[in-house]
Amino acid sequence: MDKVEELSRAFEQLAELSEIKGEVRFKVNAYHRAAEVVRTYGEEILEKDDVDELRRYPGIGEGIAKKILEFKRTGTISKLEQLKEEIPVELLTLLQVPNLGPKRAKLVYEELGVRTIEELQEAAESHRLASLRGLGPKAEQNILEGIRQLQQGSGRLLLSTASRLAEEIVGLMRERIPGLVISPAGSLRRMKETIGDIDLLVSSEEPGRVMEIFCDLPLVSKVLLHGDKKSSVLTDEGLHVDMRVVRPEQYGAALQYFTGSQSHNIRVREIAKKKGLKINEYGVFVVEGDRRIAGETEEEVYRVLGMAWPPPELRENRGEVEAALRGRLPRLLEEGQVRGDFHVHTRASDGINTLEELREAAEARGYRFLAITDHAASLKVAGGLDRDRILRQVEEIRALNARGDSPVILLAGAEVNVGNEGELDYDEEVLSQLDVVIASVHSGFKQSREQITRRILTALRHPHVKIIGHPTGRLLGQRPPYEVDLRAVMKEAAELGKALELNAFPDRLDLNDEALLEARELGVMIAIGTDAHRAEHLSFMRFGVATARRGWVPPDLVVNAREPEEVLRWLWDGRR
Ligand code: DGT
Ligand code: CA
Ligand code: CA
Ligand code: ZN
Repeated sequence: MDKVEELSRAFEQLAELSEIKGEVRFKVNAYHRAAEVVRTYGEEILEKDDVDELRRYPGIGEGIAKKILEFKRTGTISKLEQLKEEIPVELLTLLQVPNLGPKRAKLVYEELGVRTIEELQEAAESHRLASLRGLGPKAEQNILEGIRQLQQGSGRLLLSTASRLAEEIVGLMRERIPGLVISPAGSLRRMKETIGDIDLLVSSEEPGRVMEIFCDLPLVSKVLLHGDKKSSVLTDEGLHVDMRVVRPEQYGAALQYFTGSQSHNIRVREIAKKKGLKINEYGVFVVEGDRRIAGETEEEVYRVLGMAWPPPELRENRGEVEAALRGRLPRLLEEGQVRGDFHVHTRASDGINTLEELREAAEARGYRFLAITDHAASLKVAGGLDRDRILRQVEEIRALNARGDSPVILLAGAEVNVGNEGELDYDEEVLSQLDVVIASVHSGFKQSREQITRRILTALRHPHVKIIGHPTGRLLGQRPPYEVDLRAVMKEAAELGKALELNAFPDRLDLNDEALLEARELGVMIAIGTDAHRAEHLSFMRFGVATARRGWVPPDLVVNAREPEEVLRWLWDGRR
């Protein structure tokens, strides 16, 4: 969570807890409004250092201004801490449920004795909520939906879901307006791992017509806002899509503005200011005389600011602004450089395709190698291969390669489990026949930092292991990462010349962008694997590549960008 979000959440909490405490209405409302103002002007507000400057913002009075400054100084607000002390923790837990709200939280707490989210769910499912005063069946449903959202994470979409929907909309729009200039913006264009809402930007001289067509699309279930500049809709799956239309000469400036991120844009605005320029969604202007000097393309917008064009994946204010100013942006991996995939399951374990089908799909993608990495025996739920079956599969793979009828070399491999002591679940004889051994943790997620780190380090040091699979085990919106000391694992991997996986499966993206930034610093090799369980999943590679780009990973650290001969040399180095 960034500072802006933390502060706005703090005010939101203040509002809720004050309401529970029975504070007067205007105070509660003031906190809600403060949360909103912080969300809107966040970074700017956090730059201010005195009460009077802060009071110029709508809805910020002296009390709120002081709390903002206190938060800047101490990282919290004492009034909030005090309320948290006074209100039972169980009630604080219940307040996390979207759609419940403080008043009803207090009601279920006091009247039904509900103390946990599970109890709340039970009460809703058995319709005990609907019988409370002020609550009906509709509210009960909303609360259940809120619990579901909470359990699934933040209500944010996976990048893959958002991409699919955006592509569908772009396709439908272009069917109706051939040649339409339309692009994703926002977090989707930056390829963040999760997406709050989908932003689309259109260049057109006929905004009215574009918006008519957009709001009329068959997949739109509700139009929240229908304007000439901006429209917002919900799709039949309940997903939120914003569309903005600008004139062609503004397109570059608008694309820059609406791609964000907000913190990137704040830095860009500062640079403009220093040059006597002003930048907004309509263009770049010389402040003196208000003369417009750029706006049609994004490249041009950055150029007049003296910056190279930063790829959208970098725009998170993590040093890309300085790099673009110095013309020193990093070289990034491109999907076209990828020669193969390191993590694929066949129908022998829990996948659905045969070796040949997968090889064909790899061929269609222009690959030169494909690592077949079914689960090993001890992962029974995933139909793991026992000794005999994996040895038979190795033979099959060797025979397929020997046929010489495909540009794709299949690498015989396995995704083996890391046991509690770091032991692997195939014996030496089996392991020594495999080209690729990925070692992954599939159990004991709750172990202590020491234990899980020791396990992974032991596996990493095993001579036949070259890759650690999904190194943190997190599942977006479902399971947090295990407590592994990633830095220790990275250092050891760099030392041993081994790789950490970037698992490109959309709800893993593990390592994530932040971890990759660190891996890059330490010079750790990265092996991207889609964890495909069917041929179509090979296309998840694009999310892996995007995540590598967000982590500034240079192509020469990515093993997938190497030719198969070199990959094999690396895989067999130091083993026999
Ligand atoms: P998301 O939707 O939460 O995944 O993140 P974004 O980055 O797509 O954020 P969104 O949809 O609120 O806004 C799209 C972009 O618009 C954002 O990245 C930066 C830009 N933008 C420019 N000015 C503002 C502003 O005042 N507020 C917000 N929220 N965004 C702004
Ligand atoms: Ca968005
Ligand atoms: Ca938006
Ligand atoms: Zn796997």
